Amino acid sequence: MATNQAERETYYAKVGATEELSPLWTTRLVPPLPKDFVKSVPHLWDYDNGVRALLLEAGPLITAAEAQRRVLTLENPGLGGSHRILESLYAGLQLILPGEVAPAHRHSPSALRFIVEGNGAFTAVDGEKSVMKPGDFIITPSMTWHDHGHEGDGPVVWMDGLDIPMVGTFGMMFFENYSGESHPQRRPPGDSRARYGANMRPVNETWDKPESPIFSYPFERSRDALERMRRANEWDPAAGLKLEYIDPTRGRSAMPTISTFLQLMPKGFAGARYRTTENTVYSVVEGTGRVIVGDGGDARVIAWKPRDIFCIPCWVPHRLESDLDATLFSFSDRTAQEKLGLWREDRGNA
Ligand code: GTQ
Repeated sequence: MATNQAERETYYAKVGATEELSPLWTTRLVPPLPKDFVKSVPHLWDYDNGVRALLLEAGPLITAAEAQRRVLTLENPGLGGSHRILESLYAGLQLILPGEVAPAHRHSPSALRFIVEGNGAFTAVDGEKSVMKPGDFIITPSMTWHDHGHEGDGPVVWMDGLDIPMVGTFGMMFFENYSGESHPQRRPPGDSRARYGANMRPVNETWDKPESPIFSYPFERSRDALERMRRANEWDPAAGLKLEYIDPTRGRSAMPTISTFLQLMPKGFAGARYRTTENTVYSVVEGTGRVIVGDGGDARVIAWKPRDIFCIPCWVPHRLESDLDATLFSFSDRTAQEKLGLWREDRGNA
């Protein structure tokens, strides 16, 4: 205790009363490690035991049109219902039923969709439809008009991933409804993939947007690539075989703020301990396994199975293990961190 503690307290009260100043030396504004700052925790959403039933229960209660988007947001238990799955990322599970339309709108946050179950739904981006099949990955870039529809049978569910917390940090939230229900078709389905998805591009056409010109990355192509790669046997000690979805014109992430990946871990894979500053959300496609988070006495095992979603916050040490061949989709803020010169990883043992 300082000898002049009483005077200090009086001073702090006086500064505090201004409501526009505060003494920096009484805070720990920049703590030594992410764990002293990060509030989100590793967590798993069990799709088949709970989450799916609750989402489907919303079906008869409210239409997609009335809700605009019939979504249950995935709330990190450490972030107090702030619509964040991790400090920098939003995720939700969206339900659409046959015949429904989720009307067209656009906004400054960028969105990705990863299809969890069902067939026959589509997302249209600026008037180009992409059909959705389980495991497909679709982007709706910042300020592009997008609507969702369903022309098949049975419920369709996908995971939404958005950069809402990042965009919110800058304050630059913009949102507009389209004048009609859906944006008129401007290009036939599959047009963007025909133009840019064959390792070729249209001559005399310049692509200068920050995102990929391809809106839809079908599961079978990405999964097949991993299957062929596995024969070379060059596994990453922590991740197995991991491919990033890219903008084919420049070789960088498909979206400017969010990185997206598909990875394969062979049967019995026991990944090396790993930590990274990127905040990551995983969606399990195939296989079962576990992620062991934390070290020593603090270690916790989170078991996963198909359609579960789990998240790993910044700098949390973890190890991935698979029982059967396992395929995981994931998205993270890595590309945003890299652009800001911040991204780090640690492959050393504790
Ligand atoms: O589908 O456009 O989960 O605008 C959150 C905000 C989905 C969407 C979300 C959105 C959307």
